[in-house]
Amino acid sequence: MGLDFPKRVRNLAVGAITGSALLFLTGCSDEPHSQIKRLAMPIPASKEAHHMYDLWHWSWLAAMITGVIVWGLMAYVAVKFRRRSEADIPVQTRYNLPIEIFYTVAPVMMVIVFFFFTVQTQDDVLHAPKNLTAANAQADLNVTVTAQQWSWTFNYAKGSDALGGDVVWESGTTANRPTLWLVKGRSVSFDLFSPDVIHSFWIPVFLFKMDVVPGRQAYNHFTLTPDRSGTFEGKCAELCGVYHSRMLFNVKVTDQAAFDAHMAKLKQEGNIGMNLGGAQVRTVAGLDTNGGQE
Ligand SMILES: [Cu+2]
Repeated sequence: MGLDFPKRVRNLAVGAITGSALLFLTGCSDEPHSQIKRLAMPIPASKEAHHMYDLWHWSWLAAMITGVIVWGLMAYVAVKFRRRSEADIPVQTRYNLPIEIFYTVAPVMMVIVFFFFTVQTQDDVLHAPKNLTAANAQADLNVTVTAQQWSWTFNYAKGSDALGGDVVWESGTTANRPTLWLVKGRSVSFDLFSPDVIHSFWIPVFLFKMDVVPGRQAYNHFTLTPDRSGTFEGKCAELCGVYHSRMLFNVKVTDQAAFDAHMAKLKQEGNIGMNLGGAQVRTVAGLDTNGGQE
């Protein structure tokens, strides 16, 4: 009877491990598999995103190595110094100064290393001049982004001959997502503006987001260069109110010709001038008929 319990536990453990391994292996199609390889990151779509991607991977590698060493040591001491009988109590050690110094210094060293590479990545990513006018002058395209409850307006001020010195805009509503147009290989400087509350401008494939803070226009801006064409998703990443989850937009990274054609179309539609708040943006009509896309 005495041996029954551990045996049952062992069978249970083997069953659980085999079961979850089977579930894990059969549940893998190609897409999740490549996501696992990228450690859950989307495929980067801008020059700057690769810096974040590398930081993410190397941090995970460092964390895994640390984890393996720590788990290994834990398993080792648990087995090696276990209590072997009722009578024999393992040596009880307290206040081992060298070890205490080691486990204070080692994590501090790790934090310093992570901090160093984080700052380095931040500098690589936020490479645009602090001054908006200088940043706009350096970039190929200028886009002023208005984030407001509950959608986005994109103002294009530079980057296409079709603009002819004008600013054109495209606005969305909760039911009608706007699309942000960008050109592959051409740098774009974004200036973020909010007329109401704090939002966050997030395009996951660029592995980057920045808050859109009222009163901080010309401060919260950044430059990036898309390096992969395609249609991507963008969203608000700051809980900004009831319909926050509806603050979605599309991002289209195309070639210059398609971009020019779209700018000409916006101009033709009369969307001329800087639009820092779409009148229709608060419209919530169609919320229930949007295919439940949250
Ligand atoms: Cu928002």
